[in-house]
Amino acid sequence: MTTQPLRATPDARAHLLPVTDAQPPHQVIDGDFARELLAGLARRPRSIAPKFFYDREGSALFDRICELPEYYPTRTELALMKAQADEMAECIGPDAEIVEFGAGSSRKIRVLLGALQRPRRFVPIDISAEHLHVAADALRADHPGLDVRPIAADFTRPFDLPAPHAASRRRVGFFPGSSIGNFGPDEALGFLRRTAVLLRGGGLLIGVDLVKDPALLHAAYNDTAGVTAAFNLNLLARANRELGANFDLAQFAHYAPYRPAEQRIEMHLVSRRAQQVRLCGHVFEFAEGDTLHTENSHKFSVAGFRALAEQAGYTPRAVWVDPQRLFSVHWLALPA
Ligand code: AVJ
Repeated sequence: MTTQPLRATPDARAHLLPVTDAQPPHQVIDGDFARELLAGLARRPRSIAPKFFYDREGSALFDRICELPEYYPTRTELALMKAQADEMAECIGPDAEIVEFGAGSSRKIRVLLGALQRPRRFVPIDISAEHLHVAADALRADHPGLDVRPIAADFTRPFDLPAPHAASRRRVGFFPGSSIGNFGPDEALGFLRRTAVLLRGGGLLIGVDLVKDPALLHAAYNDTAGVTAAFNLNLLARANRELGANFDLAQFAHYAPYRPAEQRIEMHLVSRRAQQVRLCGHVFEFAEGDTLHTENSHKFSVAGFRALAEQAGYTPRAVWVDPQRLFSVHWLALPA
């Protein structure tokens, strides 16, 4: 199942779109969404990478998800960080350069920066450029000594980091929110291996959602206010806005079951009836019940995640878990 392709799937239709391979790999390319949605609708099962949720609308909807009573990860991780910030800062050490993968709003990094001794530089990487620059400006205002270097990029692809800050002693990754869960097991291992190279001599502080009562997991992705449904459906709204597609949003249902065997929530958009959709001069057929798979959100056991990190070359050290055992934050060290 390729719901999080690291590279666009080659597709017979790709020649119809601008060639984007010559672009710097870290740039978010306009043609990506069109190309990947075309490929995703053509393959079986239909799927698209969840990174395409995060246009301006989608990022705003995600911020609303984080405030939902059912969506425990954000508030649990934030509380864990506030309670343990000193221990986390102790693990990271003084004069660090922090690289955040998928820096959305900056609430969590603020907690960390507040506890760290002389943080030298902060490099937030996010696919949503607008979100990123607003948050970066706010951080600069509050941390005048900090060198803030936002990078608008897709961190699931190769990207370049600035040369290490002159006064920094180590580079440390920060990957909160359990975004690692969007990757399949092989992709997660690949991502951890690549970051282990970038962060050698430092480490990674990473938030990881835990396996738990399926009813709690289900509720977190099926909120009664319908915000997660709107977030999922925004993928189609985005295709209508940006690509001139004609998805009828009322004819697709949000479907987000927990799959215990895979330890993951899956998000799908299910066609409510037989219908045709136009996109970039192509017509796609949906039978009633056909689905577009939009996201996987993998859950881990503490031991399972530590084993994965170790396999990727990290040395798992401290781990913090809230009293209800909903969520975990791991310090993974990297020898020089
Ligand atoms: C940002 C990927 C961690 O998987 O919980 C929230 C995204 N999707 N509700 C998650 C999401 C539906 C979120 N991550």
